[in-house]
Amino acid sequence: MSSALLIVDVQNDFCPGGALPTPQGDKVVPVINKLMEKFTLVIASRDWHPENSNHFKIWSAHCVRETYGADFPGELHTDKLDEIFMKGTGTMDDGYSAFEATNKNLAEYLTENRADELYVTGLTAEYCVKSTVLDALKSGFKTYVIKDAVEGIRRSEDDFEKAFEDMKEAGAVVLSSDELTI
Ligand code: VGL
Repeated sequence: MSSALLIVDVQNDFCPGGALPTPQGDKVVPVINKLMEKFTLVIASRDWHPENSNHFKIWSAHCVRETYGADFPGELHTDKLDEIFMKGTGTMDDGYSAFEATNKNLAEYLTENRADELYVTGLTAEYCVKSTVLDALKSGFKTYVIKDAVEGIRRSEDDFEKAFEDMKEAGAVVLSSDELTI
């Protein structure tokens, strides 16, 4: 069995200057690029919303499919991606968790690729990263969160830190990229 690196929603709209920005989302890109070199299986999720998504009643419109905002930042080494999981693709579909992807089933994909350990990175700590991590644990994967490869909306510092506490409480291991032993 083996480990997979999952990059959650590192998309232009979640980076500084985007439609639903994290103050420092771009900081995770070089950390993730380095991590990609260590894993044999590297996958990403992305929000891929229709223009008229109901999700935009809660959030300002972001990551509309086929737009620049939905794209990966140019600096991300997307040539290293083995698969991309699209989520939030229906009008009634919030798609916070990568396990809700509609183009491919993430849990089945990991099992087919003999991955039993998932290392999660990306945006945002409080929403899609947390939701993905909780689903990964429910699906039985040993789940790690690489904290310096995760950024948040950071409405408050407490909100940001609470996301990691919630993930830990559910059974995830939170570590930094230099503590990685794989
Ligand atoms: C996200 C809020 C709304 C995320 C997505 O990727 O964490 N947050 N949609």
